[in-house]
Parts: sequence; structure tokens; C-alpha cells
Amino acid sequence: MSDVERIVPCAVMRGGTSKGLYFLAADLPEGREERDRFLLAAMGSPDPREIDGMGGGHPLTSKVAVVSPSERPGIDVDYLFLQVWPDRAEVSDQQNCGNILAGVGPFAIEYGLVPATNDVTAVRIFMVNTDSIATALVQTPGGKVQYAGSARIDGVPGTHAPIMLDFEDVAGSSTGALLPTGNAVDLVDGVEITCIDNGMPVVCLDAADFGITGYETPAELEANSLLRERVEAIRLAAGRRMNLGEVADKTVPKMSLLAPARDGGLVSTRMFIPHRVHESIGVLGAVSVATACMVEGSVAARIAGLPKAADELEVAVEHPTGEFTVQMQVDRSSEALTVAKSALLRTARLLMTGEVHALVPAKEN
Ligand code: NQM
Repeated sequence: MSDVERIVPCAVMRGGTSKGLYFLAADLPEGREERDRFLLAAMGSPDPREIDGMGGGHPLTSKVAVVSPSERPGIDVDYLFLQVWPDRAEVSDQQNCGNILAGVGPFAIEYGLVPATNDVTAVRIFMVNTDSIATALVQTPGGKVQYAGSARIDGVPGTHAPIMLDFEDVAGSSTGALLPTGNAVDLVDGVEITCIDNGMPVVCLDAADFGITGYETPAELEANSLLRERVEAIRLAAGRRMNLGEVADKTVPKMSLLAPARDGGLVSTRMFIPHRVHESIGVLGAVSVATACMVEGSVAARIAGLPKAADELEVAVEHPTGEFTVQMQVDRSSEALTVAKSALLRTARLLMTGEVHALVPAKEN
């Protein structure tokens, strides 16, 4: 049997420091298996270069947003994030993505799911992957989404219209608890680690424990096979302790190698996501690292050296291409720290609207 061409409406958008295909849920093939077969073909996976599809050959440019009107009270749209692995035929819904989230508000307005209101339209988004809510503030002067503006985010050239993202209840999003192991510090393979989940399950590590500075480039870290093996062994053990089960084939937890800040931030980070190293840092990954800095006794707090009394502050997380500022508000009135608010600035841009032509391989019997 020959391959079948499927032509489906979609938008290509940059969301923060990621890029992907945005679909209306109703336009996608029905059923998970059919949907995933279509998405793999649309992206050109499996192939490390994704040369026969829309994917960019890197996890950060092989992403999908599926958006639909929401039936939940007080919510405008539901957003499902899907990671298409470039080099293997797999589509994963095991993690959320705060960068692709930045494009969901503009996409929902462009595609008529949410009416533009005043100069700024608030879009309330239910994030299906993590059962949590975000509000995006989208610039809409004259009832049209505006992409041009003066906001700058590191990792993206130029300036664009700001999109503020406000997160509610993302603590324990995938693991059930802010500190999924119940501890600020755990010992795995003789290394002290902090497991945290404030929107993204992340393991914080001290780069010095691995004989590196923590300021290496992503390419240098990816070329260090001994380091990669040690980090992956800890990840597999940490995944089990974080209620994530066997994580060999999952994109979480992310592994964050921390070092003292060098450019006026609070902490410096290099993030394995989990096998490639991020060129900057994921949105919710940054929120989780920033939160870890506020947890007394954690690996992150030790390196960041944050004063204990600070309950409301801007945490600048340094990364390979700059820094990422997270606005944090925490509550320490009970014994366990709780997160009242996390907010941050992103930009997004509509790059193209049209139809994607996917050549879907015939089903094997
Ligand atoms: O942490 C990369 C990205 C992400 C995810 C990753 C993200 C997030 O930069 O919210 O945005 O960690 O896989 O898009």
C-alpha cells in the first residue's frame, strides 16, 4: 500500500524560544494513533534532520500545540502540548511547554476562538498536560493581534510585543507535589540532588559535583559522553522517586546543572531536556529552578544563596544565551513552602498560516 497524503490547516508559530505547528483540535485526525501518525509525517520524524517535514531537527523546533474551545467555566481554550521526537517515531504528551504556550493566546484570537477585547486581551488557558491554568495577556490594539513591540527575551533576536504569562496552581503539575520526593535534598549515586516540580519536573544538580564549571556551551556538554551517562543514570533513579515511573522514554524530568550566577542573576543553569542541552531554558523549567532557589536547604538554594526572608521577588535564571526572569511569590506561613504566583514575560510570532501536507505511511498489518 502506498503512503496517503493528508492536508490539514495549521499555523507555524514561534512561541518564546521554541517553534512549532499549531492546530485546531477539530482539524486533526481522530484517535490518538491516527493523530500521531499524521504528526510524525507532518514533522518528518523519524529522521534527525526532519528533512521531509516541518520539524527543525531539534526538540525545540519539533513541537505541536493542539488548541480547542474550552467547556470549563472561566476558561477560554484548552491547550494540549505534544513533543514530536525528531529521531524516533514517537509523540509524547508527558510534559507541558511554556514556550509554545506563549503562542496559544495569539493563535486562539487569530483563529476566532477568543474575541479580542481591549488593547490587551486576557486569554485563560487550560493546560491539558498538567491539568493547570495559565492566563496570557496578548496585545490586541484595534482588535488585532500585534506582534511588533519592544519586549526582548534572550534567545530570540530583536524585539516583539510582550505576552505576560501568569501561572496558577502549577506546583506538583506532573508529580503531585512541589517536592515530589518529600525532601529538599536526596542522595542518588553519591550526588546530592533536589527534585522539584513547579510546572515542570526538574532535578537540580551542582555542576561542580560532575567536575565541570556549569558554564560550558550546550555543544560542549553534549559532547561529554561520561557526563551524559552520569546525568542520565541519576535521571532514571530520580524519575522513579518523583512518581514518574520509568522515564527512559520520557522527556521528563529535565536535568539542570547549576553554578553560581556570573552576570547579576541568582543562579546559572544548563538544562538537559533531557538528552539535548537547551540553548536557553524552558519556561516552566525556569519556573521550577527559580522555585528551587527558594526552598531552604535545596541544592539550588545553596548555590544561589538567597536570603530566607524573601517571599516576593524577581529571580533571574542565567542560561547559555542570557537570562530568564521569573516573578515569584511564595508563602512560608506553614511549614512547607507554597507558591502563590509565578509569572513571566514571553513573546511569540505568527510565522505562517496555511495547510501542512503530510505523507502518512500506510499502516502495517
Ligand atoms: O519548560 C523545553 C522549551 C521547553 C519546554 C523543554 C518549556 C518549559 O524551551 O515550559 O518551555 O524543556 O523541553 O520550549
